[in-house]
Amino acid sequence: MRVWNTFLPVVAAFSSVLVAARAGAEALLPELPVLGAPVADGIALQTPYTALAREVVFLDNLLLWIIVPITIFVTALLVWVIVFHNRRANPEPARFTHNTPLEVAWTVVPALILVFIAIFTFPALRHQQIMPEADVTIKVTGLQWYWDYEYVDHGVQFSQFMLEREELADYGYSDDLYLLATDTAMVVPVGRNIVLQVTAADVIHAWAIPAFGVKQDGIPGRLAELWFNAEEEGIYFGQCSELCGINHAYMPITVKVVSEADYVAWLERQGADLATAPAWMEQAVQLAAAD
Ligand SMILES: [Cu+2]
Repeated sequence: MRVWNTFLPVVAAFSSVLVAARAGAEALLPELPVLGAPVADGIALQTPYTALAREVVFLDNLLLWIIVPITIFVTALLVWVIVFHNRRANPEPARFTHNTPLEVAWTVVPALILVFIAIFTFPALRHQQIMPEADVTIKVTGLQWYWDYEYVDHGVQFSQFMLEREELADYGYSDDLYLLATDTAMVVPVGRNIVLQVTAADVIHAWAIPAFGVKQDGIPGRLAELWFNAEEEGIYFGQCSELCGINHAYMPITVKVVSEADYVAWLERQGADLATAPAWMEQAVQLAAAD
């Protein structure tokens, strides 16, 4: 017990130094606007910042225009039956059981509606599920209850934990970002194809960023992929989207989209191995070396 008592302050001091160092590394990134976050009283999808997310928003609107008339039509039919075909209004009900034209119609019309929806859905699925050539490859692992990131080409690895309310200011986040902001951010360059390999180490989690229109289950023992190409520099938040245990609601995701130069500088601060940097990074790496 006494050993523990002397040990504890040392651990506390050490971890606070670590936290300070981590906060410092993040602080070296430029001031970024928060673009991908939920808004108070919002009922629509978040503003899309990738081509994939725009497609998702389009599909959502398209389905709304189909669903609303169908709902009104079916409700009107129900009201019609209730008012004009109840026992009082219609004491002598008709006894026929088949009506071929009607039955053909109510089979063919819904089938055509489904085909119409599929014409727009399948291309969107294709765009999401077929991976483009990756400019950056990151392996994401979901754990109870945080995320691990590995920049596989550069040997950079770190974890991502949710910030407590009193820690937000230290990391440059406003109070309303509680439950969204995390201690570290997944930093990626703007306008580049980012391919994520998503997996999990204990139970099923799901990595999702609404503003990018991406969501992928991380399943232990399997490697799934998702990709996105963010169009604007900024901060984007997401959350674990597969119920994964008691702290499921407390493992949010922070992505910072930065310029190529800032991305390379950030990689260097993380101790990245840039010897095998891909061709598109070369110019930024040379510029960083010249500084
Ligand atoms: Cu989870």
